[in-house]
Amino acid sequence: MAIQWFPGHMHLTKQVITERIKAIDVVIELLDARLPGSSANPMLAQLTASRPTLKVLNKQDMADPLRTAPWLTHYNSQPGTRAIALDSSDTAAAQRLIASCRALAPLRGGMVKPMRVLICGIPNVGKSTLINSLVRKRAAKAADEAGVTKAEQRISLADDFYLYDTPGMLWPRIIVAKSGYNLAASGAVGRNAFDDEEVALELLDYLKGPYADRLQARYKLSEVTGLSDDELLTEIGRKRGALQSGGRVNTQKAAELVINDFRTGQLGPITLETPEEFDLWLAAGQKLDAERQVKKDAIELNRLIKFKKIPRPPRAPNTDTRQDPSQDQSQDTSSDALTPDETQP
Ligand SMILES: Nc1nc2c(ncn2[C@@H]2O[C@H](COP(=O)(O)OP(=O)(O)OP(=O)(O)O)[C@@H](O)[C@H]2O)c(=O)[nH]1
Ligand SMILES: [Mg+2]
Repeated sequence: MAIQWFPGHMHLTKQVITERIKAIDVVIELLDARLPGSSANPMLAQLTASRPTLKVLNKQDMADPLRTAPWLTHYNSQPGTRAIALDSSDTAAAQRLIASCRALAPLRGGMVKPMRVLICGIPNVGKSTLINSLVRKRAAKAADEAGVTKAEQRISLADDFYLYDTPGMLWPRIIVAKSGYNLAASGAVGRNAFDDEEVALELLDYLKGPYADRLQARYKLSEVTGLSDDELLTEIGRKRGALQSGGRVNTQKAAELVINDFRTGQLGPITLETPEEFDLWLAAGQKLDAERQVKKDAIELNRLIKFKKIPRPPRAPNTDTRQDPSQDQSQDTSSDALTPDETQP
């Protein structure tokens, strides 16, 4: 089942950012370098479109450098976008962002026109960690859990330079199913909003392609590619002693173990998507979503007609002068005259 997580505090954050953006000079959007496509929030892109934006592919230390490079090229080739990769706990590297912000808004600075920078992104991506590195002290609470920052917070970097930390935000409908799984694997989705086994199986399904050797090495497996995802998870559970009574593998425990290994970098630097793969997933998700919308519209139209909220649309003029009773019947089976049964999703 597709993963969705948009609790009330994210709805509130959306409203706060909508207001705040009016008094912001530069936006720093943090992406997760392990999932640079899936972690780009389309709703944030809309909310912040009016301001110069710097995309930071954060947690680069955990991502595959061979894949980070093409992602940077991908984002830097988009008009009005500048992207860099970062490990936000690296204070010296983070500090260089200050100069980047000044370059993006050269007219800001000084007490009269202080620089105002909004830091935003998905949950648990490292926003508060970056702020702490920028101000060189623990000014914002940071921890390895989605939803640590609960409300917007203003932090002064200098008298003429303010940073706004915001709570992590996803978006109301994640139409790329694979993005939902990758976001969950990364730790951006609340614990109760996904099934560990489902996420671990999707993760293994991907990893056994480009990162089969890592799985083999970590779990001491003789082969990986010939196994189904279920077999692979079971085998990992067996090797790592995730067993229940009777010696059977506890697949829930095995799934938690795999997800934790990915999150803590035990499998080595990994990136779960390339720009080309993400483009394909996005196109498929958009197509599916458009089909779903057409179906939904037909259901709604049928409901409105049925309950006489709107008149039935006039039929197309009959250009055939012969009287043909079958003509009427065929019109009644058109999409705007679906029976309630036909319109069930
Ligand atoms: N390896 C690595 N870990 C990082 C990096 N940046 C942040 N982290 C870790 O990621 C976890 C989440 O960091 P936070 O700064 O709390 O993330 P956030 O985006 O503020 O999270 P919310 O407030 O919950 O939305 C913490 O355990 C950080 O130590 C990084 O660049 N590399
Ligand atoms: Mg935070």
